[in-house]
Amino acid sequence: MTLIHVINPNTSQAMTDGIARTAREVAGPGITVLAVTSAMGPASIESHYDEALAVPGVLAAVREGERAGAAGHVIACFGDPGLAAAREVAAGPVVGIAEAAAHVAMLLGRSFSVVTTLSRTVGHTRDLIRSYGFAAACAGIHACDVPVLDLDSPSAWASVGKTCAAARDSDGCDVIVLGCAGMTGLAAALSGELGIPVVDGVAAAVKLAEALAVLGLRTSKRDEYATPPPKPVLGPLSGLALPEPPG
Ligand code: 5HY
Repeated sequence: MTLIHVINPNTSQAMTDGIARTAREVAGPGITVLAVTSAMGPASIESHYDEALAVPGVLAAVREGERAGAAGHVIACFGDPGLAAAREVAAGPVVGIAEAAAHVAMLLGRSFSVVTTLSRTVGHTRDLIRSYGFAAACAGIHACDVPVLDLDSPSAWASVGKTCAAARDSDGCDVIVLGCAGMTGLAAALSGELGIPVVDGVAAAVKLAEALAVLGLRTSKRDEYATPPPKPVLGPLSGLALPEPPG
């Protein structure tokens, strides 16, 4: 049994249920999905402030997943909150849905456009795509102006679909990337409507984490992602202080 640990960094159980559904649908034979909701942080992540508040919950969840024997972790929020820090404290691979979706999109076409939720998340998404080295291939980033927790309705799906079609036509992109875990499950139908591939970051990240785990590949601990040295942590996050290494 290979355990893939899927973390919803916001505290919305309904969103975790949708994320878990997709993760279990795409997981291969012999793969067990453990989907969890962050125990602390914002109900949804739609700003830099939300993102900052979500990181401790992600790190606490990753450490719990490590104790549970996870072979790989997925951070199921399109901002990939805490991704680099999570890679420092996890032995297995940690995959963010934004980074995974961009990598998969680049296997399917020369260019992709991202459809995200609120316009205020466009800047961070652009910075993220650039930090992953895909700025040249990203033809555009568009907001559907639907808050994260309002995405689960037919009218929201219609807004996402309309924004995807507009992005395809205005950007001339080969691929659409869905810019929120709350859009998981929409990709297949949208791809049929739009006539171009639509990438679901949750599905992409679970399959990439699974592939790395099955290949026995783990995060390099040579330097940058080595476990940080333990030090005192004061205040409400003191429980996240790293233990002395054994021996
Ligand atoms: C997400 N927020 O995937 C991001 C999407 C966004 O709570 N889950 C969230 O709008 O950045």
